[in-house]
Amino acid sequence: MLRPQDTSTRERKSLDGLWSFRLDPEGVGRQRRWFASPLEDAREMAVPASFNDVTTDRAVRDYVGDIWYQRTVRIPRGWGGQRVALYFESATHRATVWVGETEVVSHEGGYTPFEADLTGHVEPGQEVLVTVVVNNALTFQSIPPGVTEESPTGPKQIYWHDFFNYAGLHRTVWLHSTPPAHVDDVTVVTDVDGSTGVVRYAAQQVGGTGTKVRVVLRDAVGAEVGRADGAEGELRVADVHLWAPGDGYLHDLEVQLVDGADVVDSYHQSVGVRTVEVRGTGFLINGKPFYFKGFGMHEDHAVIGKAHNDAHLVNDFELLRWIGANSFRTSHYPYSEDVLDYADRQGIVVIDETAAVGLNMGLGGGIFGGQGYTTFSPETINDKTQEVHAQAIRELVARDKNHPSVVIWSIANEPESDTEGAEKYFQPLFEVARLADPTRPVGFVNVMLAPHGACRVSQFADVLMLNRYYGWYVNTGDLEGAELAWEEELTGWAGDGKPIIITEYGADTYPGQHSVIEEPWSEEYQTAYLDMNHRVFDRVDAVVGEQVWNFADFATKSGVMRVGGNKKGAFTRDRQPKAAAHALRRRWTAGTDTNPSTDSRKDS
Ligand code: GCB
Repeated sequence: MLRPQDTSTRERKSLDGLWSFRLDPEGVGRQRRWFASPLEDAREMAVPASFNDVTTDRAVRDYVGDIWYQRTVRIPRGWGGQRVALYFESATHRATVWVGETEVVSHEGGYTPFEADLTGHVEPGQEVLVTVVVNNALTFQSIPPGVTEESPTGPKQIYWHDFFNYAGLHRTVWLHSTPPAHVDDVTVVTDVDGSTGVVRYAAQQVGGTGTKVRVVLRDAVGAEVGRADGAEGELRVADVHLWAPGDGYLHDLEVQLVDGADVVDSYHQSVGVRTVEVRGTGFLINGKPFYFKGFGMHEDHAVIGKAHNDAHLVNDFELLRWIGANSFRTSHYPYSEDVLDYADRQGIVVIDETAAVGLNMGLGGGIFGGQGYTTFSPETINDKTQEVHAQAIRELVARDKNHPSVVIWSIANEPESDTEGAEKYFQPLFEVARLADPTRPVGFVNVMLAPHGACRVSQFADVLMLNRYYGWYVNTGDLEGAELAWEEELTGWAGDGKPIIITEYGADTYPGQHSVIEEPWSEEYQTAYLDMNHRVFDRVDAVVGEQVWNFADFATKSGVMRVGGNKKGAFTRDRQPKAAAHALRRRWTAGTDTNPSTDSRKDS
């Protein structure tokens, strides 16, 4: 499956806008066939948007269950003889779709795309009713997991991740056409041989008899630099302009299906020629040591929740550039495809993460509500969860494998990782990731509860990714004690001989809270806390990256540890800098022209 495009042979039509919307607290809509006619008692809802914060109604914000979306769609009259499909960039956390009275697709997982083939169900020029039932309940068999507990006031959704469970149609829905014989998938792997770029490609076609694949590679100004015939092959580009951090140089690979002299289908795949390699404790991009500077982020904004929005995208990347960041992690789920495209073009490096977050009943105890469950057991996170998780990894790799910005797959955030159950659960998942993509390092993000010596999962990882809160959740307010304890643990990890990226370190900070003696929650403490961490990182050679938690403040469920959400942002939720943002900018741009490609630190 490829993302819809407008090309010489393909067309797409966005279905963004206002849709009819109705909650279904009794869960009767499927049985009463709400898809068969215009939704009754509906209100209007924006797509793309998380539905939760758009209204003023608490019942909408906290709703758990089936959510119905519906609109009419006119099939373009010029699409006769074409394959017609509906493509959802995401539906959180699962969905079933009808066109008229015909069920056309179901999908599990809230952050990866899926598609329904409508050919044969619709006619060009016809207006059809498209109905989507989205379901946002989390269970032990969903990724991320959760559980619905009965309470005197009705069922309550419990989950163990620290961000609000925004749901709905967060991203664009496309109606699109392809020729009946069309390119169905493209995989590109690049290499560098001296000054020559190597582009290996493999293309799949469906529906063609006698059609052949041809590829044409063009540079950024459109000059042809290579072509080849055949479903698989290799192109070599002399004096290639590489894709590199801070230099998002992209080639365009046009994948054609040809029938004699006719171009039957044309699909454009961006290609960044670059290499990624783990060597000892080094992380190399294009053979050069790379030091990650940046953040764990969230897709999170006022009103729209987790919806994709281009203005916010550009603004967030402007701030990344301003502060001197060269990278981020898609904590804790796959972000919009537009984010990855933009990262490619901006030369920003990405650690790409699945939505496997909260697989840890030890974490938070009473704080996040984990008490009373065992993480890995036949009744909780089990074989079925592992299958769903494996599928989430496959879908992430299938969607993002061709993005040069993506340099590491993170298969989970802070799962339980110090037990036999964890080892058994995760070992096969590393294999799934490596089978799906043998070219990129694979890792997972380790939690403080499984320190060096106790973790049984990091043995499978190519890169060690650590989240640590010395000076916040432990040694609170005691940065001297934190510095000692942190360096001791980190030195232990450094002995494993793998590169270490600190994927989270941070302190909640209420903007405008000040304190001469650097008290927790003050802007001064956040800055001092980050400085302490940086002193530790600078003393440990195996550390190849620092990603602060978090880029910006973000929404969470209510809790006694959260003041209007998580406040560990360097920026506020509306993207104003705290004092720490200026401090980070000084560190990350020192001696540079703020170009993220120029690593001011740890060049070797
Ligand atoms: C973590 C989690 C992240 C939380 C963060 C915090 O370790 O990975 O999702 O938001 O801690 O602020 O507690």
